[in-house]
Amino acid sequence: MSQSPASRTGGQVLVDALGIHGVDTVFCVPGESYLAALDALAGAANTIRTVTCRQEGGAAYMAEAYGKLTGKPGVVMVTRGPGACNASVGVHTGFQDSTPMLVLIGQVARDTEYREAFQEIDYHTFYGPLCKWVAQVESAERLPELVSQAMHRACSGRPGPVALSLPEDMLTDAVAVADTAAYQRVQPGVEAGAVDRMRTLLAKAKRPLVIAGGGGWTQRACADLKRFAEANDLPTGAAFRNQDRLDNHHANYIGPFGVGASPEIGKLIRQADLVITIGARLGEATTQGYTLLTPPRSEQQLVHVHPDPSELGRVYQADVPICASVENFLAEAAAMAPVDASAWQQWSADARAAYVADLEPTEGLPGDLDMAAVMAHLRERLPANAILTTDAGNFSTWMHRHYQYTDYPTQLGPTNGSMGYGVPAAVAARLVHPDRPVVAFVGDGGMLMTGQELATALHHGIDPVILVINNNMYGTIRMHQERDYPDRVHGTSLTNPNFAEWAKTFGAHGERVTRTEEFAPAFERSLNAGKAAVIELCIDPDVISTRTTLSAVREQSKKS
Ligand SMILES: Cc1ncc(C[n+]2csc(CCOP(=O)(O)OP(=O)(O)O)c2C)c(N)n1
Ligand SMILES: [Mg+2]
Repeated sequence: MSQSPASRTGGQVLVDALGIHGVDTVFCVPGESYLAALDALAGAANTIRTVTCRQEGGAAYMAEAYGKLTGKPGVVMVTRGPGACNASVGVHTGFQDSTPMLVLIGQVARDTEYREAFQEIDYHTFYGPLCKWVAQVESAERLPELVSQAMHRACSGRPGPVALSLPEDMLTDAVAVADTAAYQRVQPGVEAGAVDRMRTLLAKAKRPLVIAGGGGWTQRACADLKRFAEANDLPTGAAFRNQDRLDNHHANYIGPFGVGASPEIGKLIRQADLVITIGARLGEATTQGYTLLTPPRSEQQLVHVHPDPSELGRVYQADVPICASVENFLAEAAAMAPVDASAWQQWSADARAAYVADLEPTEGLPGDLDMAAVMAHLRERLPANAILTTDAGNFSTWMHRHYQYTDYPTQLGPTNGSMGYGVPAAVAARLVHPDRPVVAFVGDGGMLMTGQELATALHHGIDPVILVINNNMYGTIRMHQERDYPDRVHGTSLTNPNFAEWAKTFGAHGERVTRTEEFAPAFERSLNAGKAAVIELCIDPDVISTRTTLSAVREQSKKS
């Protein structure tokens, strides 16, 4: 005879459910709205680590990075109203990046709902467009069921964030309810005949090209991508900030699409007669504003593989749409009888040669600190499994263009271009993988959006190395400003602290680098500091990207 379940508070039922689903880390900023859950987390401290952050945006970014790294939902716990508002930036990132996340929000008590009670927000409305699913748990008895549903939804099909709103009095209710079993990741398989249809197109192609990216990747999927690309000699590029799906040293890797991409890869995709897109949505950044492939029907024939049926046919009408997870699709694609690739042998070799040539720095950029040399050093110095995180901004083009990723997962970047991601992601990455070097790339703008999570790193003994590329401006916007409104600088200049000294006041290691030759020793000291480290890289503000200067952009604009 089964025993009737013991009475527990809602907070306890919630935390027990998290444990059952394999949650080992919760990123949070505390709030009085969920004290009962926090208390249950205190009791579960041996199995679930509570990482207390300094702003909910940082906490949500950490959960997002955790989701990207592990494939498991990253859990963030925040208070109602203000906490949920702050967290939303990381939830938006998770949505656009197809990252599994569970957002737990403390909510006003049930008997005050709909009065605009203290900090009350309707999360169905507010979080609706940011999440795959939002639910308010109105009774503690339903917690096991709804947490289970949330975990399934976060991981199924196209992964993404889900949110549960938790009324505070529900969390203190005592209930006798049974737990569920752990969630299982369910992924769509490949429709019969779909791979054959792709093979038929491929066999007729002259200039095929693969774009890999999006959510739901695993090491097995990456290994199958390599087999598929190799067997059919397919030039394989990476969607925006998804550069770690195929080893960049592999002869079939042809570089990244997106911000800072080589003009050559843009030409290649325009010349391609067949594009096989695996997992990527083909978003605005990857397609250069929907110009490399034009919707709804691109000139290139298109095979589009995506786990969400509603994505297929949304922007592009593919010749062969395939609704499948990347893992399931690639398992079949890797096992497919290879086609005769002799027609595009040269095309493939030329595409690779263009990528390798673009690794070489653009000549003639000014300044004493050469970022290309910094990147060359990191390429040599860091092991294949090092994790690089990036914020959003023009500084990130240095890593997009000049770093070579080997293993998966090693690149954590916001494909929604959300500033403030770099530092929190690095904290989460080093927490998940304490054995791997973690290096964050952040601009001076982004550093003061969430750089205070350095305090979180110090508090929890987490030690990433953070590179702050300082040009004393919101450089990206300044570049657009000079292009569209030359010599009308407005709202884009910044006054900054001395970032190295600022970092030291947190108890971190701090370095300031103004010349190329200072970087390598500063980096060694930082790696060996035994605590979080910040290296401020003072670059010439005229160097606005890996390819050009602000003055060149301005002069070009005046001429045109
Ligand atoms: C949260 C957020 N706010 C604003 C923007 C718009 N934006 C994009 S890049 C950028 C400037 C980034 O400045 P910085 O971090 O210093 O990097 P830089 O471009 O100078 O290399 C801004 C304001 C954004 N993408 N995200
Ligand atoms: Mg800047």
